[in-house]
Amino acid sequence: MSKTILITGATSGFGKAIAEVFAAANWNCIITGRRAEKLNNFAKELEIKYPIKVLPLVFDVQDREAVFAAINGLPSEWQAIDVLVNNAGLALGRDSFENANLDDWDTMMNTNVKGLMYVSKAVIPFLTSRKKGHIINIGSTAGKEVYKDGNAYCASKHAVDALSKAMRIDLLPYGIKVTTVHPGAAETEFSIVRFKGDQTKAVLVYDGYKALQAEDVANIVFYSANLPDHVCINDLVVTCLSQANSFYLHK
Ligand code: NDP
Ligand code: 8X3
Repeated sequence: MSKTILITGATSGFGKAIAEVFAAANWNCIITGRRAEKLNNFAKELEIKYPIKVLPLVFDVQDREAVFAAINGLPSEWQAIDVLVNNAGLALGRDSFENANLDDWDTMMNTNVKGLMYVSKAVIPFLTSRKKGHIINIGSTAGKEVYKDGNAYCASKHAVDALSKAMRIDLLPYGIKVTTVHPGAAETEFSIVRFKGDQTKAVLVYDGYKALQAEDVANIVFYSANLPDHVCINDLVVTCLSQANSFYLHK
């Protein structure tokens, strides 16, 4: 029987690549994001390419009511979710603490932390009722070390790390796996979003070395989700060969 994965933030970057990899292995996909046109087109593309079903759900993970309405309203044939990937997230700005923009801070915290909590809380009843399932949270090397001018983004990813540990403990009696994948610098729309459309600044982030690609992370998520039932990768940090951690990048 086909398995089902729900991926948040599947309109670009890691989320899109994750959907592609699972779809290619004949998993049915629930994909989410705010950009309706991109999401719906991607859903159609996947259904044409692979013999699977795709359900696109447009909502903002920051919007608690919208998250619960979308997930509680899942048709019964979509409720048997095997894997949830909490991927939707972003950084906004790279400013020192005293100069940072409060709206940027709110958006990062509301998306990366509260959004992940809302989606997980909404999906977990579908996992506990079947006493199986796998939650894969996308953290970051920024959730392992705090770097200069990374303040709220790093804090939000440290929170993802802590919440993942908490879920792993609390969901133990239900046989639910919790994995956190912490990538280093990866070439996606991430820096374009962080620098608010400034392509020059975004391109510079990946200049002079081969950064991680979205497919690299997608393949790791796929591997983590396809291990034997008794095996769970708890925490995985992955960087490109040129990066040791948040501080050391060899260009
Ligand atoms: P992208 O900008 O390419 O993708 C981000 C995805 O998140 C998009 O699909 C976007 O969809 C979605 N998203 C953002 N905000 C919201 C929201 N409020 N509600 C719903 N969906 C939202 O970046 P990445 O693929 O790189 O980022 C994915 C995750 O990986 C993030 O959590 C990021 O922090 C993390 N990460 C990224 C790294 C990198 O260097 N690229 C390294 C480590 C971690 P839409 O705009 O349509 O809503
Ligand atoms: C994204 C990687 O180094 O920009 O999480 O924080 S970094």
